[in-house]
Amino acid sequence: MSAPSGFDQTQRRRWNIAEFDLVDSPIGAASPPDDADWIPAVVPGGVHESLIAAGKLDHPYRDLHEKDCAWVEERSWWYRAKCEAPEPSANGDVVLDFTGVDTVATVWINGRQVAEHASQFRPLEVPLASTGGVVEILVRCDPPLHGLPQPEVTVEAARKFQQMTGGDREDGESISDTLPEDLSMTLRRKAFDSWGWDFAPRVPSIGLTGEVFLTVRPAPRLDHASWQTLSLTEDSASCRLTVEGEGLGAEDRVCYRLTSPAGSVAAEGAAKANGSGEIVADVEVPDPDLWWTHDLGTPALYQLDVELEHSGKTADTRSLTVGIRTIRIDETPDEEGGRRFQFVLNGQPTFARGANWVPADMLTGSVTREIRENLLTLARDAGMTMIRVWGGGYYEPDEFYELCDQLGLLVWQDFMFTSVEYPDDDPDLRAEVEAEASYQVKRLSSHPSLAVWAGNNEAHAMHDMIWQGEERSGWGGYFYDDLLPRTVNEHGAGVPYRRGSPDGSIDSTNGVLDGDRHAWEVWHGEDIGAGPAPEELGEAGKNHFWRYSQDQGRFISEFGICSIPEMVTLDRWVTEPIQPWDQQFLHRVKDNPKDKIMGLLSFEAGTTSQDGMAAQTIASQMVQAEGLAYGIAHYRRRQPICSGTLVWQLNEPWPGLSWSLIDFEGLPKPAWYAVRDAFAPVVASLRQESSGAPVEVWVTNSAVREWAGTLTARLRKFSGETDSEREVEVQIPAGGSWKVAELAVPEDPQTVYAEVRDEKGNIPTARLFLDHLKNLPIEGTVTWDVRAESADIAAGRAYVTVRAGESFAYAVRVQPLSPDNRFDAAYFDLAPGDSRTIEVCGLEPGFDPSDMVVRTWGDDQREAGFSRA
Ligand code: BMA
Repeated sequence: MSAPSGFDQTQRRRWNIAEFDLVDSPIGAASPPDDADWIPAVVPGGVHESLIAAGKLDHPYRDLHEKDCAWVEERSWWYRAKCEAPEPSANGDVVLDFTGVDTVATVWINGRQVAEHASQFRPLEVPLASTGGVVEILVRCDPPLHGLPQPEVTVEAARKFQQMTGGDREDGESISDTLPEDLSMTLRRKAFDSWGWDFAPRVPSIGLTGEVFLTVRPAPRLDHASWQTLSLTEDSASCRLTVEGEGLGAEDRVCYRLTSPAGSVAAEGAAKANGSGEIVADVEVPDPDLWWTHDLGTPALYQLDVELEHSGKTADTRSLTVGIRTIRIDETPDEEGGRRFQFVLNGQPTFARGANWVPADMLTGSVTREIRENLLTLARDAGMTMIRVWGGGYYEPDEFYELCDQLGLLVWQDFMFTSVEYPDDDPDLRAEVEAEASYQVKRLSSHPSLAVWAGNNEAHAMHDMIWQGEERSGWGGYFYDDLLPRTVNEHGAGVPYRRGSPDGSIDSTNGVLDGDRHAWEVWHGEDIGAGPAPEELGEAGKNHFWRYSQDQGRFISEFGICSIPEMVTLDRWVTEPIQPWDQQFLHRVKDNPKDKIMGLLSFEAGTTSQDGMAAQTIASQMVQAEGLAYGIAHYRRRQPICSGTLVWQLNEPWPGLSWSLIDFEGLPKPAWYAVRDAFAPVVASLRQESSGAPVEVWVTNSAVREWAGTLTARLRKFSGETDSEREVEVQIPAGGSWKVAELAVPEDPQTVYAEVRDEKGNIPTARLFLDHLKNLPIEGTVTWDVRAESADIAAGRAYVTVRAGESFAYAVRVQPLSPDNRFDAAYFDLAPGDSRTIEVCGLEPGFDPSDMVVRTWGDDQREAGFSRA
């Protein structure tokens, strides 16, 4: 039996149709204009991509062009292509496979209308009536919201929400931070953030976003194969293969073979059709190589080949990459009067460390495998073990989940519903959601990375906040409580289901006692379940990251702080250099009120809106980095009562200001480095309960084995001398988090910082400042030299050795020359007399080493008018 590669690939004969032309017409025209000026279409891609390539549209992200592209929404778009259809065959039919149609489309073949489609969330398959000869394909994509009414239930709830919150949006465009004025999009199955979000412009993608194929489908055929690990014992795994097919007869059977990661046959066998169109085989796998997240083991992958035998011949084949693993969520009562929310992988309780994934580009057809691979690899390299695919975007294509399988990352998958009421009694919407759910659950659930399905993002949280327990119907509940769990139960290969995220029930939907919660007390500044701001923070500090330490939540599935991306990234998208709070800057802030960030920056770093771009950028970045490290350390110390933290957000869909750890060009922000340390499997951390209190030293072990080591904890003066020091031998069991020492603080705490270090360097060094950045003497600068042999210069690589002077240097980094530069270390501390070598790659080949500059917080502050500190 041959062994095709990839997940869920068939060996069917298929031809890619790549050459389409594109033209526009008034909305809904019956045919494309006669005198049409067709341009080559970018497929896969979209209308915007095609217009940009043809020089007919400025990129919507460039300068202020977002609004100039709005006319694209006001037209219908026609794609046409011609191809030779394969000859008809006795054993099969020919279909036209559109793997991504965004979103509303009508298809004609040889002048005859053959299909209508209205979903970005499932593909379109059009059977060809006759085969052989020339096929003329014509597709019209209409504006996705054209002709849709505004559902009453959505509008009513949104208005009520607006009254409750005062509707603070400054640009007058919408009724809240995230909702546009027109809410008809709840009736259309398309990424919600297309219409603008608090991190996204309004650039609704449209067109053929995926590849188009002519495919010969065999008869009978395999439609779907799923794989589930039912249970594990010490030395074997019980698994189940379920195959669905079309035209299966009672005599048809499937033969399967499971090949181990080492290439040997792990199991093989055959099973017969049972007359229901489904074939089930229970498969015992002796001595299985389990699929683990990368931190707990190896993400072992097996190949599963399935062959359909009909009349003694192979009629169809399918090949999947599968893993052997069990996954469940432990919700047993805990000692704080709540319930755990802990993912248990292969029987092993875990602490999930990760981030939220949003669409990697508003132009969905532009996201390549390389972009996804770069982002997910950076997630893995930051120690992340779970990625949440947020419900305001779209279901990612197969390659995303394949990458997560390979990288050992669990996936939390939201269904695509977010933040508003959806009219679940609308029959067209119901039918669409039903088709989408069944398609997506079947497509994704066999991936070993898939850990949980969640019904929506924040729809319950909003509903509960708006209606406060009032009985309502037709708002989306049917989807989350009935249709979606039923679909996951039927086709979900044992993957757990949650009705939404957040989803608590003991204290509130976004409460701390059970389920997952979104910790937006920090940044948005309100009490949304974790309690009011402590008095000492005052009004000015109400969105400060110290509030994380109050959060007693079980699983934090969102928490984040916004920052400004590097100038080298913004420079790719602006013609005139961007200045703080100029029109260009404001355009790139989509969260409201737009100056929310300034409160936090001035409170923590002393930054003012008058400071230069460089100073505001680094201040926002370091506050994000410090804040997330602070939050993660707190949540991890609460292990195992708290069992997960997912940062909002890993990536971003355009070059703007957002909560992302990695900017649009793929360049990690300082927070990515901070999170990388904070997410190590074993971490030491420092805590001070209140000002003047002793500094506590903690060790948290989220690995599978006990951790033992010798730690040095000290208070060190910024001028370099040690104030006090303790050496501690520690032995921490797997899953444990213990306080191991305390250090008394001196009278003048601003003169010292706390540090805990494993002298063997097995775990990251942790540092705690005892006051706000603005009150600390962290003005140190550094000297450096660059080593780059001619081979390095040709390869775009350099080694930069940095030395601190006589004062503590903070946020030490090589200044990126382009967003393509990569650094093995950046934005670190350097104590007086210390030095460190940074490896830089991704430089322009032939670069000039003297262009490389190392900067510190001291440099930034001096430039911004240091005296104010
Ligand atoms: C969360 C998300 C998004 C939003 C983010 C930042 O609530 O689910 O809706 O973009 O906060 O405000």
